[in-house]
Amino acid sequence: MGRNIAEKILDAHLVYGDVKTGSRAGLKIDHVYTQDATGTMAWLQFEAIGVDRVKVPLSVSYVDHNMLQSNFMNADDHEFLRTAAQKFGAWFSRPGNGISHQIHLERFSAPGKIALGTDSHTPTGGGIGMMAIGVGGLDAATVMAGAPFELRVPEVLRVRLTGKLKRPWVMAMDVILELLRRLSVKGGVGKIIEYSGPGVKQLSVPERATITNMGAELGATTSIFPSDERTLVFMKAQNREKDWVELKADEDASYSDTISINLSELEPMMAAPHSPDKVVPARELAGMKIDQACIGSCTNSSFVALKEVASALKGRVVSPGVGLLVNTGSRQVALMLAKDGTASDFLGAGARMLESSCGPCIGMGGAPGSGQVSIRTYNRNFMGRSGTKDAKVYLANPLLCALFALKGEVVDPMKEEEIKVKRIKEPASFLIDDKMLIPPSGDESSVIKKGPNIKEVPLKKALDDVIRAQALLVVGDNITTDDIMPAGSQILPLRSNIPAISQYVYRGIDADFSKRALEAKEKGGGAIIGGENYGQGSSREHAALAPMYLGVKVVIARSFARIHRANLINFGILPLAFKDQGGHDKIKPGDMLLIENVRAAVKGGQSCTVQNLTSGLTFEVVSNLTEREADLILSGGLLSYIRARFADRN
Ligand code: MIC
Ligand code: SF4
Repeated sequence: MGRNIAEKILDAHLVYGDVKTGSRAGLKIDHVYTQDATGTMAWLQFEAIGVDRVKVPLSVSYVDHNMLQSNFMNADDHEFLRTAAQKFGAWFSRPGNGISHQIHLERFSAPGKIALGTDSHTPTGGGIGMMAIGVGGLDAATVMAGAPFELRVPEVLRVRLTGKLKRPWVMAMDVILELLRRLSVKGGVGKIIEYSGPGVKQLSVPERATITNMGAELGATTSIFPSDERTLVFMKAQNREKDWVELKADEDASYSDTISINLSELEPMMAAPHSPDKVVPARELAGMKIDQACIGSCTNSSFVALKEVASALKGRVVSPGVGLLVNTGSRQVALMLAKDGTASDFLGAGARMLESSCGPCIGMGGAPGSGQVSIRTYNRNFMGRSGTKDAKVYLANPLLCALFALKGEVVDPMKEEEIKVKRIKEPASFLIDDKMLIPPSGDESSVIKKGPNIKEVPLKKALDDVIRAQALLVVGDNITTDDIMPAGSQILPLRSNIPAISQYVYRGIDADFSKRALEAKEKGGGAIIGGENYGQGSSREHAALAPMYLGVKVVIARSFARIHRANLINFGILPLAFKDQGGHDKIKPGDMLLIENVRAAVKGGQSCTVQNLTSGLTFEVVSNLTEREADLILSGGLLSYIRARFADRN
């Protein structure tokens, strides 16, 4: 029987287990990369594991999120990361070099490899035919220390592309917005999305990467394109053709399902507040005034996309009421735009050119004013993520953002006659300048520098046999990790300091959460009750680590997002799913819950009964843990587990 691309890559990396949907597969990993906001914890954890050098073929530590430096904290973190990379044998991408995913795509990604990244948008690498998966920092640290990565093999959903993007103002972003419209933010959970069909060759690698990047918003484990002649064109232009291999699915490969999209029929779309799947055709929003437009991020800041944007802006000026912010994805793109003069078209139009970093995408500056409308080429528009709780953030492709910034409002792009876009061909060569990438030296004698805000990683004790926990919060479906552990310029600098950042858990939803959690901790611990797709969004393990620090013992939800569930397990918080969906309604905030014989359930049947001591009601839950996950939970989390194993070996 034929194999699809995902299966071929998994087969080639299998260390143990089976490449069969639902089975566990232990995988040998080629690349592991971190970014600063998750990376400080990942590297602290790597240090705590106690090996002297990274054991994967390639490891890169990027700095792209915490760039504002409004006090010493972020700069201290950068220095920690630089010195840790030097000591442990990783590449270091200096602040100013750009966003991890874009640089990795340009300079390191290769078809057929498997990469893990401590960021949910790691699947950007799928654009080049790499299997790139977002993970929590501790999973990354463990793999860098030499362990295989264990994955429950997802089903593979085929998206068959036909036609070509030809309508004016349509870009690759509209392909993924269309998928989000059809499938929703839960539609990709438990799936790898594999692209195929004649439409694939109409898309360049950066366009494919826009699509795989935002596969994260579908909840997919990853997304992947074939590696073909277009892939070779991109790799040649990056002077990396030696890393190219062809990658295609067998004719008789099988998939769990197939969805078709005709690129020729797509029209420009927008995702409305506050979810990337609230997608509508842009024309339906015509007439809506806008206050801000933001172009860039790891989703949409390729050289070609920005040159096309500049062709629309050239000689014009942004509408008086609108702020236009542009963050290039990488120094390579910024340098090319500077060298060929395109940067002057942006500046001339009044664009505020930001450094090559995440910037406003994660509320690191560029927050909109009260109640303002911001149109962004980014991938997430969760409430408050921009830094302004009552802002209304829409997502759209870069050309639409430019058009609306010039007009001051949303217009029907299909009827636009005045402003024309020059379509740009893919460059035959990119500007290659890796001077901001410090190669690994593996200097074991070098000293890691830790500023005063960098604190030890807290550990948890082994799992108790009886959990007595107070329900701290009962929430609905699609709770994001931004809800659980908000980001933004005030909170992000605390990523290396769990006691400090834990004060902000659930801050936007319940300002007293951390206070009540600490009170409950004194009496046994806390529980969080969730709906479906609990913990969607980012890979930030702080959304598990900080609740663990606050004494949260268990999260009971209708279903979980993949990375967050793994993070909960890694930090010893038991994720339980309601057997009967009605169980959710049997708990009110403040109720005392009791679960007995937990260890036996985790080791064996995986089912337990929860007694609500306050209401007298009971309900059934399941843990669905693999053997390894059960071991981690019993040990109190991955760090305790792995340290014990390394201690045994030495
Ligand atoms: C995001 O886009 O939400 C982030 C910020 O890049 C996160 C990582 C983090 O919280 O540090 C992600 O996507 O995983
Ligand atoms: Fe950075 Fe935004 Fe991309 Fe996250 S989604 S990596 S914050 S640019």
